[in-house]
Amino acid sequence: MMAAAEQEKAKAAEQEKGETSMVKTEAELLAILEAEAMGDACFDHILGYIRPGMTELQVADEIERTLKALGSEGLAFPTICVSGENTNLPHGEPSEKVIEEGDLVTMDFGGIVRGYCGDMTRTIGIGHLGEEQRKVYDTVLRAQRAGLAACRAGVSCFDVDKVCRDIITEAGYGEYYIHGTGHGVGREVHEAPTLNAKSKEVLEAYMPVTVEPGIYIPGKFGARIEDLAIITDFGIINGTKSEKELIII
Ligand SMILES: [Mn+2]
Repeated sequence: MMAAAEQEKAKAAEQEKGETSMVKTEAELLAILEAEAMGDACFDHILGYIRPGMTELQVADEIERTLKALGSEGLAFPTICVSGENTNLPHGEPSEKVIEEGDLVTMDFGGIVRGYCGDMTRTIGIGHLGEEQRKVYDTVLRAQRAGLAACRAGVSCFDVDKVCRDIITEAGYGEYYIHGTGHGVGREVHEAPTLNAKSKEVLEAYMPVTVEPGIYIPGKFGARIEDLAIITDFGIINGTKSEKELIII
């Protein structure tokens, strides 16, 4: 790596030209990790806040209020909080739907620290879940853990996507994995590289990337789990510390 001062100079020149590098400087990575830590703190608060009977919008508003209270400079993207059947849309918008017993609830959100974005997703259960909901959650979790374990410098983004996709396909849900596995993060919440079935990029040390497989069954429900990890030569530094074992409220 270049010395920190040189890095910052090169970065400033890039930004002046409107370019953005997939490999981030130490200062950028620290800002991203802080933004993600803010997301963890926010999720922890939401676990104590969310109750059946609240609307998706109410919870989404509380997520955004909490991020701002923690010092976020803004929102990395409009907060997603979807429940029940609405979880079958990967990018559903929070609505007046009431969160009910037996629902899965997917929350996807990110704060901003010194201009850099966080991005995390957790899916939780309300009250009680059925066997299929549990199987889908377990499959997504296994895929997500395997995807993270596959990440390190020199591995192709295509291969990380394939690791996740193969697990979901083997469980019988391949047709319901309808988006890519992840993306780079920086000043924009979606930056290169992309981790999907068409990716050409290869992971390099100090790229921050998300790993966020999901399953979305039309007319039923869906689940997604997303962490933001920094690539190193030997694996990852996972910036997202929130629990991933199924949480039932
Ligand atoms: Mn994401």
